Amino acid sequence: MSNDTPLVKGAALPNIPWEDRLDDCSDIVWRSERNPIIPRDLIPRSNSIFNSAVVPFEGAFAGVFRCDDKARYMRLHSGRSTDGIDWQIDPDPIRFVCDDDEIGAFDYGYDPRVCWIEDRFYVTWCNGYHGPTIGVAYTHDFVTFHQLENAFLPYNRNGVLFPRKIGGRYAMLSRPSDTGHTAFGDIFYSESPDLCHWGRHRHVMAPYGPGWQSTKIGAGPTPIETTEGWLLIYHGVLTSCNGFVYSMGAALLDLDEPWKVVARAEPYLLSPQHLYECVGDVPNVVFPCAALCDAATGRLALYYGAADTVTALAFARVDEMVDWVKENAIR
Ligand code: BMA
Repeated sequence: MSNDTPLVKGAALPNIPWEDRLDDCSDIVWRSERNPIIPRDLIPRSNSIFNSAVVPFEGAFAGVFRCDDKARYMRLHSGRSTDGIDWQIDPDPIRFVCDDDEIGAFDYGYDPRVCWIEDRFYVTWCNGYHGPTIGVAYTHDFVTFHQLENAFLPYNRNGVLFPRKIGGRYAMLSRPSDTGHTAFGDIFYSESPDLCHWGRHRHVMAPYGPGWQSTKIGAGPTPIETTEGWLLIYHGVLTSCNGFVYSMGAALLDLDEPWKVVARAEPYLLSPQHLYECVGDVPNVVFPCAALCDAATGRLALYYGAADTVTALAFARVDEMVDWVKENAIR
């Protein structure tokens, strides 16, 4: 890599959460000492708060959180934070403004992602409309959220927008699935001129090998634009004799044709190993949904759901992760 070319394209964000890697750790991704940063009961009626997305907002941070309530309804809540670690989450779910009652009154919402494109924040989530599909909304202020058309027919999950148009069109990754605890799943790429009509679907990646990503895979945080390609952090699932195990991995996608995989790492980056990742409502789940990136230093703060119960934070450096993906790529 040349020193005069910044690896990450994006804004400097010197105030994102950060902890240096401990001397005895050689991992590419390391956990916050403060984990889990969001407990399951941060708001009065929550059973669990996990698989949530945060972004820089007005010099601080905002986000959309998956809060399952004590009746076990899956809801989306808005939240704010000055430091990205201590969060104030609205105790009431987001009430989306939608012109069309048919799609506006959805059954459930979960696993949100948030992405800044051009002049506003877009939210995508797994939206209950005759089964799971990809809901889309936008907000300027994290107070009022305008819901748009669902992107795809059911059944689909893990809809993740790219942070800019590619080839003049909006771009999204998603994972077609089924009504239940889907035992399959590839990542696909789709394009749209208007965020309403989606097409030109392209296959990106299938599950791989007998290991951590052998059953299904799904995109995680908004892809990070680097000079080496889009850095995609994703989850992969292994079916063990005791159920699914969700881990985190990474790949590089072509900048202009992101359905083309430049490199995909064979080992995982993070797998459920700490107690809060192994024990909870669904054991053995590490589920990344957001990354704050300081383009000036390449520091990355990664937010992930742990055991479908709490929200945790981990750190990495984009340059190290890009090199690691290339060095450990499936050949
Ligand atoms: C997936 C989604 C995620 C969840 C995971 C593990 O199908 O429901 O929200 O974290 O299962 O239960």
